[in-house]
Amino acid sequence: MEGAEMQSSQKFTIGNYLGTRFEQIGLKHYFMVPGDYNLVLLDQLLQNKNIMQIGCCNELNAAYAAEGYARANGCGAVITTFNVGAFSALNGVAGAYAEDMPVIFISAGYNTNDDAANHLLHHTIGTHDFSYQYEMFRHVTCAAVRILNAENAPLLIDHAIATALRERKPAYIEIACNLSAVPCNKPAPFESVLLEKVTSRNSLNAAVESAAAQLNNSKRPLLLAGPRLRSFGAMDAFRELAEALGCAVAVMPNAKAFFPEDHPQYIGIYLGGESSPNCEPIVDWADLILAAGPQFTDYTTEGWTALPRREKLITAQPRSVQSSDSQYTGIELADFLSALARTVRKNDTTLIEYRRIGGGKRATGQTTKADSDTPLTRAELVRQIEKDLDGKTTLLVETGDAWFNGMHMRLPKGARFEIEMQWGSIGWSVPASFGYAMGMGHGRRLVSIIGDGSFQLTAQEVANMIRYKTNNIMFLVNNRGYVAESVIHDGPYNYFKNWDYAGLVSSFNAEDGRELGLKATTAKELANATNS
Ligand code: TPU
Repeated sequence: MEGAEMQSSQKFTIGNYLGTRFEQIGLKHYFMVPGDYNLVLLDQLLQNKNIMQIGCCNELNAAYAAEGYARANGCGAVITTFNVGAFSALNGVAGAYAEDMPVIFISAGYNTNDDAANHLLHHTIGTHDFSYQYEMFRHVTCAAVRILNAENAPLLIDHAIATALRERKPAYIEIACNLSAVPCNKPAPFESVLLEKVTSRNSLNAAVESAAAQLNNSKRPLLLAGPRLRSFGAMDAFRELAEALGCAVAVMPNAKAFFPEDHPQYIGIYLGGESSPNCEPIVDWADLILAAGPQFTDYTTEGWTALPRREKLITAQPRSVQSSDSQYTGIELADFLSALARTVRKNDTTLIEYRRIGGGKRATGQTTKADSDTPLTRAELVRQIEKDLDGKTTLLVETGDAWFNGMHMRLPKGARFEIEMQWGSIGWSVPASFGYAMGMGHGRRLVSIIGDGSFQLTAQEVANMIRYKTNNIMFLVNNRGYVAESVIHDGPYNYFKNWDYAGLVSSFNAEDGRELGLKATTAKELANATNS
């Protein structure tokens, strides 16, 4: 039974409408920080027993948590108070935009009666302009609406949510604080307001014909998986195409695990000098690369060293297909890849060459024994974490050294990988881990790797992992500084006060928590800690 039905004896309100929509789009939780402007809205949402209100320590964390939740669950939601709350959440909402995550951002707004009476209000900059928050969020959302009268609330809420889900971007909904409990009609089933898929048949046929001709004429075709494959629901279609072509398949670093790492055609991560063994020479040797859902940036191309040349590239994006001499629009990525899979001829030249030059064999370096008392090295840390990953694990890595520690770990079938490589905002991983763990469902486990500097930005959210008993482990690498920055340009600004990170967990436990914070300085201590 939907929450809407459970409330049938009471009057149905705008807040209830929003809650029903949350439920219909698959949310079981939403993240929030209360404030006087949003309290009535939070009350309205609480009436829906099928969605759970999750408190965060601050709004930045709440926005990151909603983004992490969206990674696990498909979409997320976060609710803040006017201005002071929303401004803190801005970074996280922009991150969700950059990462193609539909996060529904709800802010309470000013009382429209105050506006009419020309009142000055708290939580504003002390002027009569109440629109700057909306103006800012318009730039980092795909739809931004303000509910300033009750009449059009359903239309505006549905427009914002449907656009977010279709575009895989965050949306902004501001609800005047005096309107959350105002009566409102019950919503229709959500499917009726979601827009149909946009693929145009003619465009699709032309794009497939052109791409198939290029692939069938090439001698050494190769596929490259990009980060947008998941958000736009095209991972299965990409795999169909890969199996039809039979060629080598490389992935971009932020598309790790979007093509199974145990698949016989998988050749690793393409990232210039940081590529998986033997991956870079094969990608560079290919005479035609079909990149599906890529985002080529300075980060993802390792400073433009892993950018395929335009003349040998077909780029299939969520709504368009482009090659050196043509561009087709109005095509859904998954439709294109599936149709192409039915048209291409098999050509496994790049895969055969990859195997001939040795495949993905890793250099066999010195390995430490897990019972060793020698100081813990980065290689040993990676070895121990990797050994512990199974098919039910998601590995989540923070910006910094953690990217490179996690990126080259071999993931078993079913394991997943999360990285915030487009936005790259340090501190993301603690609340995003919390949100991901809330959304990942029973039976899965989350392992996160984070640097000491990043941890200091958002550390408080560990307290909510304890409160909500999430199933996750965090490996905090204390290398005493912003090493990722030191490598680029060193100076005194890259060093900061050390904390007792393991000890912090007992502070967060306070009187009712039971979680463990452990410190390891040797291989043996790490093995013991992981087994605790
Ligand atoms: O492993 P390591 O030492 O690189 O990790 P740690 O200690 O987490 O340091 C991260 C260093 C870092 C900074 C300071 N990486 N990027 N930045 C710049 C930066 C500053 N503020 C935000 C919100 N995001 C950033 N990426």
